[in-house]
Amino acid sequence: MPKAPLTILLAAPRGFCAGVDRAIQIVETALARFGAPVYVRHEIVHNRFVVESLEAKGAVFVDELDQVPDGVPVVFSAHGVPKAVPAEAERRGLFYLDATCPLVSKVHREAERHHLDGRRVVLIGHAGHPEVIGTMGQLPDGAVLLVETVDDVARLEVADPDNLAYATQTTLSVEETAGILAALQARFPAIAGPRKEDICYATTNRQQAVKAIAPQVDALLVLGAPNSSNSKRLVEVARGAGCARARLVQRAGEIDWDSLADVRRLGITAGASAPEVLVEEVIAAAGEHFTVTVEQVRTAHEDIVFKLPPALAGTAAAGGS
Ligand code: 10E
Ligand code: SF4
Repeated sequence: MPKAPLTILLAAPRGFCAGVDRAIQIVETALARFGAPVYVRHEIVHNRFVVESLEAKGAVFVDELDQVPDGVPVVFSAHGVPKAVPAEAERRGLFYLDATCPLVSKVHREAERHHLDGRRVVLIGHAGHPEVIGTMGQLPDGAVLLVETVDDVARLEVADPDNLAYATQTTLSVEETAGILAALQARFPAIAGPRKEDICYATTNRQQAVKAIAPQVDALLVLGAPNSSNSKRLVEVARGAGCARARLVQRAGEIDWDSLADVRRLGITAGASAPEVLVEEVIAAAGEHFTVTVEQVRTAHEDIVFKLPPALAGTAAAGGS
C-alpha cells in the first residue's frame, strides 16, 4: 500500500539557544581540559539525551554540591544557582565553573539591584523550578515574593506598595506573563521593572515560530523534556494558537504513529534544550509511515553567541556543540 502524504512544517528558530550551547560547551571543554570526572550540579540543561551524551564523556551529574567529592571540578547548570551554592563551593575550596546563562545572570543582578535600592522584589515564575530557586536565592530568605498566576497577584500582601519591583523567569509564556504583569501594574502602579519582562530572546522567538505554524497543522510535536519549562510553554502556546493536538515528546520512539494516521500536516519544533539530532530522528521516523515533505517556516534569525567563562576562554573542546 502506498504511504499517505505528510507535510511537516518545521518551526524556526527551534532547539538550542545560545545559553544552552554555552553550557554544554563548558562541560565539554572542562572534560577536555581537566579530564574525567567533571561533576555537574543538576542536569546541565533539561534534556536526557544531552545529559547521557555528556555522561558517556565522563561527566557526573548530581543534585547537590555535597555529592561532589573534594578536588574535582564542578559545573553549575545553565538555570542558575542560589548564592549559597558558589559560597559553599568556595568554602570547600572547590574549583567551579558557572554555566548559568548570561541572560539568567542578568535577572539575578536586576533582583539584587532592586533589593539594594530598598524595593521588595516580586518574581513571576514557576515554584520549584531551578531557575526560580536560583533567582530567589540571590536575595536573603523571604525577600522575594513569588507569583505564578493573576490570582496570586490579587492575594499578594505587601507592606509598602510604593517600593516594589518585579522580575521574571526567562522561559515563561509571553502572553500569559503579559496578563500577570498587567495585573501587577494595575494593583501596584509604582512597581519598577524591566521595560517588558525578562523572557529571553530564545523563548520569545520559539513561541513566535510555533504560533505561526500551529494554526496550519493537524498536530504538532514539541521535542523536549517534561521538566523543561520553555518546552512545556511551546506546547501550551501551540494549543492556544489553534492546534489542540500539540504534545511534548522526548524521542521519536515514544510517538504513536497510529494515532497520527489521519494527520496530513504535522508541525515540529524543539525546546531550547533539545538537540537538532532529535528533530532529525522524528523526521526519519515519520518517513517510515508517510511520504514526507518538509517545509521550514522561519519567523526570526538568531546569531547570538555567548563567550565561555574566563577560566575556559580560548580552550573550546574540539568538536564541541
Ligand atoms: O526548564 P527550562 O526551560 O528553564 O530549561 P531547559 O534546560 O529546558 O532550557 C534551557 C533554559 C534555561 C537554562 C533557562 N533559562
Ligand atoms: Fe539563556 Fe534563554 Fe537559553 Fe535560558 S532559554 S539558557 S535564558 S538563552
